[in-house]
Amino acid sequence: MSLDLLARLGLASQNPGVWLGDRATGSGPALLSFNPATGEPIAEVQTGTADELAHLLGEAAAAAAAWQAVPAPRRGEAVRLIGEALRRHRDDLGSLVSLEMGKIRAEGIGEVQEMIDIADYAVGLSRMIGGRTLPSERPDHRMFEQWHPLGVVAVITAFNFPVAVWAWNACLAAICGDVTVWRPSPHAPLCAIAVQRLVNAALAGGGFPPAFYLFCEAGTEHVGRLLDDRRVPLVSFTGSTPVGRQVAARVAGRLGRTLLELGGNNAVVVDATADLDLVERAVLFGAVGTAGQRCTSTRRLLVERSVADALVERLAAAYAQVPIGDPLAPGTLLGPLIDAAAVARFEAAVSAARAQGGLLVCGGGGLPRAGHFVRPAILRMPAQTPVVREETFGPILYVIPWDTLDEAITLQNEVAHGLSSAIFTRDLEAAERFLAATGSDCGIANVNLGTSGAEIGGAFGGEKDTGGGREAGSDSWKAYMRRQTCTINHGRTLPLAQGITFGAGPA
Ligand code: UN1
Repeated sequence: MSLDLLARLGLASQNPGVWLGDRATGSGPALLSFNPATGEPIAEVQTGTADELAHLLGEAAAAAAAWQAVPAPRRGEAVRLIGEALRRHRDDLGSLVSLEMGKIRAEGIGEVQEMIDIADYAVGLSRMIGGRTLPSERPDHRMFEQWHPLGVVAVITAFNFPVAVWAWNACLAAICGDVTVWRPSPHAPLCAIAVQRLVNAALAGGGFPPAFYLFCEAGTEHVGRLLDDRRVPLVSFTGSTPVGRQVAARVAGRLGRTLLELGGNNAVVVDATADLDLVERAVLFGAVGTAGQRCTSTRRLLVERSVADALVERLAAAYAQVPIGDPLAPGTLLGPLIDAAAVARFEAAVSAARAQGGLLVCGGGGLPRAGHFVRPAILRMPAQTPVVREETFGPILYVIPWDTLDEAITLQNEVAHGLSSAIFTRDLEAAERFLAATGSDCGIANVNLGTSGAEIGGAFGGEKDTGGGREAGSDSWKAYMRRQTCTINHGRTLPLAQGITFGAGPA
């Protein structure tokens, strides 16, 4: 099954991991990609060398000059072809995501749908991005803003959304007139190569010049070159907060820009008026979906004390029914974690939570089978202890009771991250209180839906240790362009702003 799947996506047992448009190379060490559900290798990738990256950056810089000369709506046409190619390969690509990264197939396909959605969005934007005209204080002057492409954008992606987050960045960057250099997670190089093949074939088929570059490496030997190169004005990074901090500092050292999406410690707040059926479904998807490996996964459940027992009982019953196993098999809801280290981190967090006074309601251990499977855990915590304040990428749900909504909001905000948040309530005042400036401090705040599974039309990202970046919808496209303020004097005199008179010339 997996060999056929690879073949349909143009992959073989060995695959070049450096792509300059539709030309592929790779003379560095081999990188093996593993199936986290079995621990077995899927296929091999030839990573790139320092020389290959240097050459790639030179080509990408030249390609950026050519790409920005293509009118934006034509660039939109190129992205439309990409969306069509993705539609044709949606299920296969979704299966590959599932095979290589371990999320269940429905979520793998959903991830490719998210790529298609952002492609469609970008096509529309390609005829809408534009600047404002602003009133000038000087007579016979016109002041306006215009937006120009940045050039080369580096996109460094994480294993958990191995294709969609690239698409958020690359589709917007493409219509904005930028070319992207993608450095994928070493856990998911095959997904990146399959996407790269598809999009470059789509561009070449439409007669477009290259706009997408790929550089695979096994570790972090070469990524610093992308951070340091002044021909890369923007580095978009998705990953952990500690690594994001290093990326931000290094790129800032040359006054380059970063777009950071660094994870979250997302809470669902439930009050006594909430519809517990909705809560149960939302928390199951948010905490167990993707094996808790989304940035937006629900990690904390902050419940009004009077409904805590009832809700925990429901959730424990629902968790007991979760089919764990092969993520490609129909019916499975929980696949593996990405690797053995992730299982160890999961188990260590569960132990720490118990040591900090947590009561284990269910789950918590690894499964005695091949692959990196765990039983999803629910822990009742007496308070927001140190382990609860940490982001552990796995299916752990900490349940903490509260007595007043103010207390719940304080708990919600009292962690380092600020990505996603939700409240379940039928009380309008509580909902509005949660969304007010003194309410949730996150980039995403929902009412009566969970923390994960955002649609692409809104800006995606968060505050504090989440990094402050915004990707995908709304006006996130502005991150991929440089703003220019232009003033035109169409009069015959030279009035100065602020009414300044300088020298003796006529006013
Ligand atoms: C991520 O986990 O890095 O909102 C992205 C969501 C998805 C994107 C998650 N649309 O859960």
